[in-house]
Amino acid sequence: MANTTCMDAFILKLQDVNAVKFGEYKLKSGLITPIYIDLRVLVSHPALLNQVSKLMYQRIQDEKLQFDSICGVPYTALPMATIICSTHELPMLIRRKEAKDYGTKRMVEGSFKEGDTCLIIEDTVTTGSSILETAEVLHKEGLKVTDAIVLMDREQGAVDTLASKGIRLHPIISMSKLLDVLKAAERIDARTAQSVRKFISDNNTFKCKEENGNDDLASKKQRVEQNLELSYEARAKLPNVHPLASKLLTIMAEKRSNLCVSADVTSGEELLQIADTLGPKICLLKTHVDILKDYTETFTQKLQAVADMHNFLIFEDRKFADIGNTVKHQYEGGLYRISSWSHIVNAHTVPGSGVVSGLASVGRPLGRGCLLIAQMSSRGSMATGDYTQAAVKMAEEHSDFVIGFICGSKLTKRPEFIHMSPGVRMQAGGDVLGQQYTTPEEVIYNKSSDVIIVGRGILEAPDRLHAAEAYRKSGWEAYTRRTGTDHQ
Ligand code: S5P
Repeated sequence: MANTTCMDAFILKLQDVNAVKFGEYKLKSGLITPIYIDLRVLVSHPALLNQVSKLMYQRIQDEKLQFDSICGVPYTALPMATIICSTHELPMLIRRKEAKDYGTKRMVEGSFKEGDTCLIIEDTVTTGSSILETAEVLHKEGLKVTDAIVLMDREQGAVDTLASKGIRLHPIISMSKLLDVLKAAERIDARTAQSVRKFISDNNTFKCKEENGNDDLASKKQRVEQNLELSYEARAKLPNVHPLASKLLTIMAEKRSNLCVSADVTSGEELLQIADTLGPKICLLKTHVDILKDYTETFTQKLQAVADMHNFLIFEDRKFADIGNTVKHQYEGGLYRISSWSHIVNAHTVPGSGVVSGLASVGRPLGRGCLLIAQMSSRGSMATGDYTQAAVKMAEEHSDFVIGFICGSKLTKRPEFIHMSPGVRMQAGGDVLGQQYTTPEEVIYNKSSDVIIVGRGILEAPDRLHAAEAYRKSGWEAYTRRTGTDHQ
């Protein structure tokens, strides 16, 4: 199989099933690439999947690799590892992407002992970060990783990056080989091949690291050139930005914080204490005023005073979801008189735009702002796809009151909108009631959101101030890396 003609035929088959695409695609890093390798489709082509596994096993033998078990990087490489292990009766390990929220909470499933060596299998690599992530999880469990096999190497620095971390990468197909074969078979023209080659050599992440001490410089440069990544300060000064969004963005820049603490406690006194202690670390404090057992109007006056003192905004997470006329009363009146003290509220879009108009009739004259809930962090959320897109449209149509979104990732390129993401914890995972967590790095760097909303990650820590600083730092560093402002 590994002889030249068989390999060429295999590469052509990959293109036949659309696993190799030419056009404009966004990589995990945010970089726009002219070629995209999507090996997820292989699960629909069992013969090809078998071929992949054969090629990988052949490489294991050729290199005489020694290991105790094999682990596929989830998800695409999982079936590849499964076939190899099943065919050759080799032990396999499964790395969880999220810790189970019940039972053992293990991140690695299968039997192993401390010091065992695990071979990693991956479908495609750009920088090698997915292999490193998996290796890190395995390391934490006491396993050693010395080698990794990958079907497709985009030749953008993964071999060197992994080597610098002590992992030998064995690629089956290189990008150069892929381009040669497709060009020889007249599947692509010389210009396309040339432009992909240029992209690959311009975006070698390892070379950037060596030359600039900065592993993402190429991607950052491209983002800045494409004007996709403005700093918080720059966004605060945009002509069409809502004054409240401008204020929040300015606070974020000044305090070097994109942390919103979700103060989900049931005593007013404790909440005020949290606000006072964590105030210097946060740009925003989120409340659920209706869970307080001892609410009084004095409480909100005190909260406003603490917010002024520490220069953060208040966000009452009321999640309005009724017709315009009802939400108007809920926002303005009742026991809590939310509009009188909360700078920001949020709303579901399920009732249609009347919910925004109702809230705006109260909040706009007071200079308040609203976030639309476009996505939710909870498992099985129905706020996806068209629903999410409709929320974005609704925000754009009400930009005099809507300042952004509750969401898992950046939804619009319009920089005046602020994206805020809940379900954040240092360790990805979940709780027993359906909450799902991702990390500050994932949310801010990979998903290009703006604000991390953290509740129990901080509230349950033995030292809340220490934990808040760790989240602030992590969120801020992810932002500065993303925007290329970390070396300024
Ligand atoms: O989709 C959502 C939207 C929100 S506002 N998922 C969420 O978890 N939230 C809120 O963020 C939730 O009501 C809670 O106050 C906070 C997350 O808390 P944690 O303790 O799970 O971090």
